[in-house]
Amino acid sequence: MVLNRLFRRRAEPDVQVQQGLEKTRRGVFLEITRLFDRSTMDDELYEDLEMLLIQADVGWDVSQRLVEDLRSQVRDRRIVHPTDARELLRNDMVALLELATRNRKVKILQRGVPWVILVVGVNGVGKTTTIAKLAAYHQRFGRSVMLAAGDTFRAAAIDQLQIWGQRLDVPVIAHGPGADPGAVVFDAMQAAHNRGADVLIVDTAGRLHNKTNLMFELGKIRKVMQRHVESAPQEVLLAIDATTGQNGLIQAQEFSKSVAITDIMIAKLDGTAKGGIAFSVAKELGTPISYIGTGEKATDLAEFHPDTYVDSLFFGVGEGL
Ligand SMILES: Nc1nc2c(ncn2[C@@H]2O[C@H](COP(=O)(O)OP(=O)(O)OP(=O)(O)O)[C@@H](O)[C@H]2O)c(=O)[nH]1
Ligand SMILES: [Mg+2]
Repeated sequence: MVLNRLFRRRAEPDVQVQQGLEKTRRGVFLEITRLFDRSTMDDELYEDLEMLLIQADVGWDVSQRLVEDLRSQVRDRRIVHPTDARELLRNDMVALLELATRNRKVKILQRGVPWVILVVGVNGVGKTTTIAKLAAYHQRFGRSVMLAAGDTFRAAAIDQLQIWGQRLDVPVIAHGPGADPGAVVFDAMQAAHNRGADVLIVDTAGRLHNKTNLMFELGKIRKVMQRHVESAPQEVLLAIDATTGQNGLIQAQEFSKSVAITDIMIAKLDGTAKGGIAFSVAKELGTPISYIGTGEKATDLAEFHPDTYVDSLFFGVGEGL
């Protein structure tokens, strides 16, 4: 009877998320699954579990907390079979991610008011590619999208965004290299208004080396946006690169000091065995993770759902159904 309550319904499998997390699953979570094939829950199992979680970049504190929670639940519920304990771990991991997703604001797009998404993050994390993915995502809902080339720092950044614009048939508002990002955003807001765009996504330069500059520039962009739409930017999306592991967390913490982040995108999950970073981000920042990046194509974006995510760490495509 008691055990029945342990089992939550398994999330609907999402092949894209499963493929994106395949490296993390094969790298570490397969070993975690095997731990629970042992015959007893002993100290060695808990120690091995903690080590594996740290290896997957779940982070020191979070790994310790998960293991301690598991220990006390196993004790309190008098669990003897490791397979039941694995279910408890799975539920705890989902609950941890839900701590952050609970803070997610409902996105209500209004007709005639562009939904403005400001995409921020350090160099090379995948901002521009994420913008293309978000454009395709919103297009799938039938929304008209526009892009603004707010990264005027790198000449190639403007070209890169324009190429995505052509591929996706999305207008791109751009000035020349070195132009004032505020001026680009001003024009983009005006154009979005004139053309009745539903969504405007703004690229930014990924510089963090000078926090004062970053704050100043993002503050200016925000002011320009608010001259047109008081509630803009309705979404401030921070992209972090999963392959950098715990560095992604440090970057996220730094960015949060400069700008109010509403959503996090974990890019490049397909390229790493460090998919555990989602747990540190959720626990340490409390900012909701909204999307994950699973490849370089515009369609390689998945919405983040805690249960689907955790189940994809334990089960590969076609498994565990
Ligand atoms: N495998 C994989 N590669 C990705 C993903 N997202 C982005 N990339 C690749 O990462 C590299 C950098 O991506 P960009 O989108 O240019 O990153 P950025 O943050 O805009 O870079 P800067 O403008 O230089 O700051 C490119 O080669 C992308 O194709 C992803 O989810 N998976
Ligand atoms: Mg870029």
